[in-house]
Amino acid sequence: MELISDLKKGKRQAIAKAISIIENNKSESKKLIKKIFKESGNSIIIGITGPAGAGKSSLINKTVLELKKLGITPAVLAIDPTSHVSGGAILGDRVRMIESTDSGTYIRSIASRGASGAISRSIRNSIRVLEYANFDPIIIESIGAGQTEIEISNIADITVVVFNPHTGDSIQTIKAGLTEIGDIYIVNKSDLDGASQLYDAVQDYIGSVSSDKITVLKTSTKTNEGISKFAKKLKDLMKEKRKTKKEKEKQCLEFELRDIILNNIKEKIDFMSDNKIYDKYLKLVQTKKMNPIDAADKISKLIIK
Ligand SMILES: Nc1nc2c(ncn2[C@@H]2O[C@H](COP(=O)(O)OP(=O)(O)OP(=O)(O)O)[C@@H](O)[C@H]2O)c(=O)[nH]1
Ligand SMILES: [Mg+2]
Repeated sequence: MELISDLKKGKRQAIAKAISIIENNKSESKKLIKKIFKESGNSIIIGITGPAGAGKSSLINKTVLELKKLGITPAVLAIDPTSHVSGGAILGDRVRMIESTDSGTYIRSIASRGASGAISRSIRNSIRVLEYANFDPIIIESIGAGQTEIEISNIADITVVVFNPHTGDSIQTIKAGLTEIGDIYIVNKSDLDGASQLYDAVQDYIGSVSSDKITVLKTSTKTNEGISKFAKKLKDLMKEKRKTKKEKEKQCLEFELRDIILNNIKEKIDFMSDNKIYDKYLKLVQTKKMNPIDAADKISKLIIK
């Protein structure tokens, strides 16, 4: 396949095409993954999460330029929380990351529509495409809320949580976000009022709940404060995490296998709901001719056979 050899060369068009296949074409996607799977699992995955508007895209844009100076060329996948058609966030992310795109970084938004299993499937497989095209690390931007956040922590080797003083987050809400402990916490928009207080509060709180070496940094994408420090910290962490990457990969593959099995079963169940046998048992239960436990057992056996 020409696509595969172009991917290996890191050709942008091939990457774009491969990710589109992954997002939109299940059977073609299967064929593609079969070809590239063996070579996957080697790049460090950096997950950058935090509330909407915290400055994640702006921060990634500036940080990528600093990483470049350190000899590192990442690719970026921004998970778009809005619908695929609205385009708002996609455009926003693109505009904010324009400098880093110019520097040779590959940036792509992927939609977070559909079932949660489908989200992680396209993230994981898009990562594989970027790994095959020799990008390392791969940065994933996602809104820190709900399902996607949990999935990101199952995928990322390094997790970065971004806050800022102007999202109206009190230290209470931030504490809630901090329970999913990241490797680096960032108080962004340090050029704005309240950043220092927030930084002190986050540091105090992290110090009180964790004995590990967790980094808290203050950054501003307007004044560039803290950006090079952040990039250096990422470089150090990449080196460290590479030592445990194999183990982490095994864990990630187990999560993935389970996700796929659950998803396959779920798809069968969705199909079941307009199935005659299902209807028959449903009626039996609703007319109290059969109890729901026995009926569910019978249906389950039909699904998993
Ligand atoms: N004052 C100030 N504004 C910033 C800073 N970083 C980002 N912003 C602004 O904050 C707004 C949101 O920035 P984004 O980078 O789009 O934030 P995001 O977290 O990627 O947003 P979503 O992807 O929509 O969740 C924009 O108007 C940025 O210009 C900063 O360091 N200081
Ligand atoms: Mg963004």
